[in-house]
This record gives sequence, structure tokens and C-alpha cells, in this order.
Amino acid sequence: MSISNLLKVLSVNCLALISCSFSAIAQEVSPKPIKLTYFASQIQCGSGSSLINVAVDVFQNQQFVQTLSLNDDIYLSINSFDDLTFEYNFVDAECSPTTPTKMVLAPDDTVPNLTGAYDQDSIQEMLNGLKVYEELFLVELGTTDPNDSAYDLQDVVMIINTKPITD
Ligand SMILES: [Ca+2]
Repeated sequence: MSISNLLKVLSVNCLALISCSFSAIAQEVSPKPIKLTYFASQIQCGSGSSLINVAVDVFQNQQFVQTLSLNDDIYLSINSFDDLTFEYNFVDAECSPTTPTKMVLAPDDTVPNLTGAYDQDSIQEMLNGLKVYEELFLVELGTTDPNDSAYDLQDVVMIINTKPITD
């Protein structure tokens, strides 16, 4: 084999190796398991009315996965929490949800100083017992106005457990 032919073979092998290592790297970015728990829901159609039953449809990359009711949990494998989208449905209620406002809080994040609307609990009260690998997903469905007394970000509260296997 001539030197130039040998070099050609080497460069082809090299290219094959590079593409091989790229695909190995791509496979290393594997989805991470999480457990999502529908922890709390406190929203009313107005003062004095009963709490609304909010059903939450979970979508992963626009694909419907499951409908969650209060206290349900679901195990998912995700690359990012942004893979997930949610639809909120008020069951047998006289009002309907506004455009959702969402917030994700890690344990060390500052909890927004918001009191619960009407006689409902505040976020801080619901945070007790959260583990270091858990985060809170908060949703406001009553109003889009942060100055409204109904704006308490706890109409739907989910716990994102980022280490469900060790849990
Ligand atoms: Ca609210």
C-alpha cells in the first residue's frame, strides 16, 4: 500500500471514529427520571365558594401523557422540565381558568411573600418538609394580575422530585 493510500485509509477511519464518538456523546445526554406529585390545589370561584377540582393534563413534547388529579403522581424521563406542558381543567365549576402563570422554585429560592386567597394556605405553609432534591411547581389560574388578591400562585402546586430512585 502506498503512503498516500495508507493516509486515505487512516483519515477515513479517523472520520468514522469522530462520528462514532459524537453519537456516543449524544447518547450520554440521556433523559433524567423525575417524579411529579400533584401536591395541592386551592382555588375557588370566589369568596365563600367551595374549592375547585382542577384536573391537570400532562404533555411531554406535545404528546399527551396522563391526566392527574390531586395527590396523583407520575414518573417521567425528561431532558428538561421545559419538555413538559400542562393543561388545567376546572371540573364542574362555575368559572374557568385564566392564562396560567407558572413558577418553579428550588429549595433555596426565595418564596414569594404571598398570602393564600380567602381562607387558603400560603405557599410557605405548603413548603414544609420539602427535600433538597425536590422543587415546587406553582401555578396561578385565577388571575394574571400580580396585584390581585387572588394571585397566590398555589391554585395548582406540584412537587418535582429530581431523585425519585433514591427516594
Ligand atoms: Ca389564585
